[in-house]
Amino acid sequence: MKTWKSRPVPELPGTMPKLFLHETSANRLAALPDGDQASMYVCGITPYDATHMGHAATYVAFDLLNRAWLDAGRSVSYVQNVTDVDDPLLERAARDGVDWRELAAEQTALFHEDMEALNVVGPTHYIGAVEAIGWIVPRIEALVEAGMAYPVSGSGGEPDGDIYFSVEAASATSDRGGIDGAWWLGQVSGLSESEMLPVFAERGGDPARAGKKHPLDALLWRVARDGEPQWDGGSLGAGRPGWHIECTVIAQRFLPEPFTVQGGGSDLVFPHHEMGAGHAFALSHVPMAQHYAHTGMVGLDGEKMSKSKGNLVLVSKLRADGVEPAAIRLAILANHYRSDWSWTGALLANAQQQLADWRRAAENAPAGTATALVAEMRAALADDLDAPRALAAVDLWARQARSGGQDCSQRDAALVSDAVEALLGVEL
Ligand code: 5CA
Ligand code: ZN
Repeated sequence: MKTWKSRPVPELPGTMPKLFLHETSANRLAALPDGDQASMYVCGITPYDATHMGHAATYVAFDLLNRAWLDAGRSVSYVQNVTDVDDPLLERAARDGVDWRELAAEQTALFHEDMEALNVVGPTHYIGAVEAIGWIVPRIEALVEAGMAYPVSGSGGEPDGDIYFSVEAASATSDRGGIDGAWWLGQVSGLSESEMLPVFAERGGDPARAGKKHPLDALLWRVARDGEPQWDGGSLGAGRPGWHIECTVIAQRFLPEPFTVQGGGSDLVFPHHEMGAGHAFALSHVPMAQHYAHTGMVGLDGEKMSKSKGNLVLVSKLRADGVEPAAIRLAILANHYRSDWSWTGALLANAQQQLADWRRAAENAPAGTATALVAEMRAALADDLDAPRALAAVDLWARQARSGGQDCSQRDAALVSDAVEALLGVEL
């Protein structure tokens, strides 16, 4: 699938310090590996409704990481998927009487416009679940062959043959635990099975499905049902893939094993990234990713913003109302990516004022101040992508610049605006 257009990222003098990023499974800050190459998979949208501020914040957060890596001179392979066939998409299309393919295409196009407007650097590979089905089928067949997956017989109106991932077969036991990096259920999320069960049910899992070997076994292949889209599944029979295996196979196809960072919102830690890590290890005996990173949840009026709840602040709506995308991006960056926060009108108004202040300051950049500011911004971003701290450094500089009485410098002005664009993705 085509990705969106990216604006060029300016090159800056000097160097980015070593990068540290919070690691979900260990729940602590960890150094990212050095080297010329970096790779990242960020879970993409399910395109049944427009991009809300929560999605935007997640992609802006991983864009900061992408930009930090680019600033450090790395070559970055970045993969993002689009879940362009899934139950909520099919349900919304049926409710609105539209073809699910058209709904997915329309919403994906709108998402691309939002990402371009927000100056998010596009992924190297942008892959739809539908285009990946031909790659997914043989991988599920391999899991069945290896005894890591099994068919479930039909009952209670469900047909025969849905294929499930066996968490017990795939989980490291004392003898398999000797394999370096072997996966076990809980490796990514750190949750106990009793903590997993309610979350699994809430986030698309089916713990009560009759015939499963373990309630937490995850769906790999859903055999064809009347009225649902279906594809050739080889020995699995016609049907469509489960959600976690889509991301696993796309990541393994386009990225090194293991790749550097698996990213997404904290709503994906369990079961999505837990199961994805399990599928990947079961397939290749290599961990999926070196590092798991997750963004906090953005809400509105104290509730998680979600398409299913309908309490959305849409990027496209704000744009249509004439709000400058750079201000939306600054409002997002005022919050640390790991915190849960709520969108408010005041946040946007502050960001609009801040943008105006920075622009005014850039017209009076004091001579000899830019290099130190760039170093402060880099130090903040290298420390777990601390955008609020980077913004505070620019604020302080801007106040000094606006107070006047110093020699102004074109060179410093150019360096500050390049750094704000390269590191924060905000155009002055
Ligand atoms: N298609 C799957 C991932 S494979 C999916 O979760 N799609 S989504 O459209 O629901 O979400 C897209 C991305 O935005 C995911 O990374 C998700 O974790 C993140 N996200 C969803 N809601 C929020 C929110 N309220 N705040 C922050 N991030 C969110
Ligand atoms: Zn995913």
